[in-house]
Amino acid sequence: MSIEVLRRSIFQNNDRAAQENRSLLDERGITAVNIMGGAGCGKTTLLEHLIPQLRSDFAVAVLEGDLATTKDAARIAALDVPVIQLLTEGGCHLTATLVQEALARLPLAEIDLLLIENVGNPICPANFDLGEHLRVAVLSVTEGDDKPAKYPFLFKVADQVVITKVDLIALTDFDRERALRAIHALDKEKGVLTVSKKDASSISQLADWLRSHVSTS
Ligand SMILES: Nc1nc2c(ncn2[C@@H]2O[C@H](COP(=O)(O)OP(=O)(O)OP(=O)(O)O)[C@@H](O)[C@H]2O)c(=O)[nH]1
Ligand SMILES: [Mg+2]
Repeated sequence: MSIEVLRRSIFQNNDRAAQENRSLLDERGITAVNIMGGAGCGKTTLLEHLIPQLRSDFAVAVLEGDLATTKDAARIAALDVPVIQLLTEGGCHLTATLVQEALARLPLAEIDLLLIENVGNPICPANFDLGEHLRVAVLSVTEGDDKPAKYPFLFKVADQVVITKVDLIALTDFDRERALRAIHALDKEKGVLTVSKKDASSISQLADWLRSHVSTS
């Protein structure tokens, strides 16, 4: 008896929408950044401190991914930046189709840099292309230095790793060298920045890295 096989990647529809998003963003000269990391690692806080440093150079817009509430979008709206809250209603990651719907609602002609905060989760978001150009993996010192080894995919796909809440490091057993070794075991070239919301100059390093990648044409 022969066995019939139907094969269809669960990523197929997502990847198609991601390609369409990337083409649209390229056409409009917009650089999109997918910011990923565990719940509470400091993604929105990073945006709150980063946007004031970038807005004189670029027109910034934000997509906020969450399961529920508009709390993060409200924090970004307080900066007077265009923002759309994307609610996944239980889904543990953003999808390219949801981002596509948001792109249709944004004033694309007025945007240079689109910052996308993914759902707080160190696992699933890393598997779903949204059509972004850059990926940032966020790790807070309060999560522990073992996380890059335990959640390697997030750190592998990232173009830049950002270690947050370094002002709290003395209260934890986070060992920066151990974290760096784990990250560099995945990719020895990976850039890693260490930041704190209490130190504007640390946030400037990430702003500079973004500036070097954003097209203003
Ligand atoms: N001390 C300190 N606290 C921080 C820092 N960054 C973020 N926090 C705090 O960490 C908590 C979570 O920060 P958020 O920015 O909401 O984290 P998030 O990753 O956006 O969370 P989700 O969107 O729910 O996944 C808040 O109480 C922040 O004030 C930091 O650099 N230092
Ligand atoms: Mg957030």
